[in-house]
Amino acid sequence: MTWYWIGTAAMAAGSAFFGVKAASADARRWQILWSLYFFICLIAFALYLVMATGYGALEVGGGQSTVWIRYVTWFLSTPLLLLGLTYLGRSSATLTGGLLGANAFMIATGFVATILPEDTPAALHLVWWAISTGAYVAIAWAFVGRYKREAKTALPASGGVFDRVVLVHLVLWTAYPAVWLVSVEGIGAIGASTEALLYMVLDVAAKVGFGFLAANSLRTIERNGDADAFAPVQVATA
Ligand code: RET
Repeated sequence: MTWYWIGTAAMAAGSAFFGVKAASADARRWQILWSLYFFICLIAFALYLVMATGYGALEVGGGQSTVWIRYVTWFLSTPLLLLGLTYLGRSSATLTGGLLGANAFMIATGFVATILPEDTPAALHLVWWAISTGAYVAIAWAFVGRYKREAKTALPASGGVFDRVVLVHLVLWTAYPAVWLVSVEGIGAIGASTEALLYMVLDVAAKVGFGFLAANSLRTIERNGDADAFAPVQVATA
């Protein structure tokens, strides 16, 4: 429970900070970026409060429980995290849509892997884990390839920004299926409390930490003279 309270406090602090920034930003690109991270942290704040007060978990038998509510909030917050990245990288609608679709499939099938009853053969849990991980690999593939290509075309002076952002993003996100695999839901190498700690650290890094990285990246983009890529599209008038 301690980890959950720490998570609650970190997400409250993060959402307060990003919220104030969003409200006081003048440029539209900053309003969009700060608002996204505000809502990402706000959703996580609600998740952690539910878990800290003892809800959101389901007994699966054998004295174990599964925290199903994580999947509900991931389903809501991961698309916003992806939108933060596609906004920064000026991604095409095709790429953005593909990423959001694969992400929804990843979380939904990960949820199936988790929620199967205790007496389900272990192999079946792992099959669903593998299906979900397949969607994740597609996401990672798109980031390394098409995402970087599109971003570097739209913001030619800021290539290094996207190498860094994609690297940090993939390191953090790859840790989630890894934690799942070693946790009680997977092979059971770590206990429920360690699992809660690891997810908490990852969640704070992937939401609050990544919010700062995104802001830092936008600042670098501006310094590089690439901010024009964010100018509102001019509508031609007759
Ligand atoms: C699961 C289990 C099944 C396999 C895979 C997973 C991936 C989860 C991911 C979650 C990311 C969450 C974030 C939350 C907020 O910060 C569902 C654990 C691939 C990538 C970034």
